[in-house]
Amino acid sequence: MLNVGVIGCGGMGRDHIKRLTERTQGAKVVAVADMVDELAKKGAAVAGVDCKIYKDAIDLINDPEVNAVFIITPGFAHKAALLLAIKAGKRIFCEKPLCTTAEDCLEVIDAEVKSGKHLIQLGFMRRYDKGYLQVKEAIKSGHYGEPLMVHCTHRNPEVGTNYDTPMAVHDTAIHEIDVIHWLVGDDFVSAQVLMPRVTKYSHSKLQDPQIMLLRTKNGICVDNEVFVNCKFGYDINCEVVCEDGAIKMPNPAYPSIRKNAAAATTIDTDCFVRFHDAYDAEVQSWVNDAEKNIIGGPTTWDGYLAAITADALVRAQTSGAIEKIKPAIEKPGFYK
Ligand code: ISE
Repeated sequence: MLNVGVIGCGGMGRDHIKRLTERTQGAKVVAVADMVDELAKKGAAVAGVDCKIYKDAIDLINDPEVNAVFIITPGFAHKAALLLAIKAGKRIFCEKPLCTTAEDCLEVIDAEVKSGKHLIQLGFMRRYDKGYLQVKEAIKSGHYGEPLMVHCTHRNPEVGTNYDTPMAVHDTAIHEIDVIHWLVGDDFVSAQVLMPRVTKYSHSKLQDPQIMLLRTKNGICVDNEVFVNCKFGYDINCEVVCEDGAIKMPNPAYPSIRKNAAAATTIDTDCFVRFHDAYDAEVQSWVNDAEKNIIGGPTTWDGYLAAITADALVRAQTSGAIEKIKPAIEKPGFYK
């Protein structure tokens, strides 16, 4: 049994606690930590009566009963918790992004490499989603030729007032940055952001929507519409246009219902429902891999690659220019 400690008991943290407690085989949440007492209590209540509560992440990490930690705090707080957990030699599952800058990711890479153990799996759950896996299989089959373009939309019904323009990259587009790189197996070399007219539902610190453009080494062009106050649903789309065919990711199947002279099909309204099975699958595989002492999912290096692209997009948000993307280091042999 893997005894897990969860750091961060907000909405995402509690969703993971529920998953680990009710739907994951071979794991148990033995402790939770949150700076906000109320949230820590709520998290512990989901885990069950004997779950310990900590205020400080360090106390949870150093609890000898905790063999593995989940880091589900906001992105800017990941680095500190990651470094402490690496120092303690604990197995780690970290929600995306790894860190909010590539520079911080390098510090984490350095610490993990020096520890000599593969400890971190990153929460890029879309790699476990059935629809994306089907698109990947289709590309891999070779029947449709080489990918040329990828069209994506990443729409949320709405976001909180603390969500600002850079978060459209760090929090939201980071998913496409990773999953498209994984789908087409090609590295990004440049980034640009177009800023359309702002929706009336946004606020002064958030340009919404945005169109993010990426180009890969082999010239594949990716356009990603990020629209986080679209109001109508959590709407994720992806189409890979290849030389001999276009592969569109299927959406979850819902019935088409005819009523009042209209036909309507449900659209999910949040990521917890849309990616429910993908989240379950990524966590179960992280738990299964613990016995083998390996990290089978997205690694710290994947987090770093996503971060250099995110950095370029954030620069492009203000410069309006085409920004270059280049890793500062070669991929360490440790991650090969
Ligand atoms: C959130 O953190 C997620 O990961 C969702 O998948 C994304 O759609 C949303 O924009 C983020 O804030």
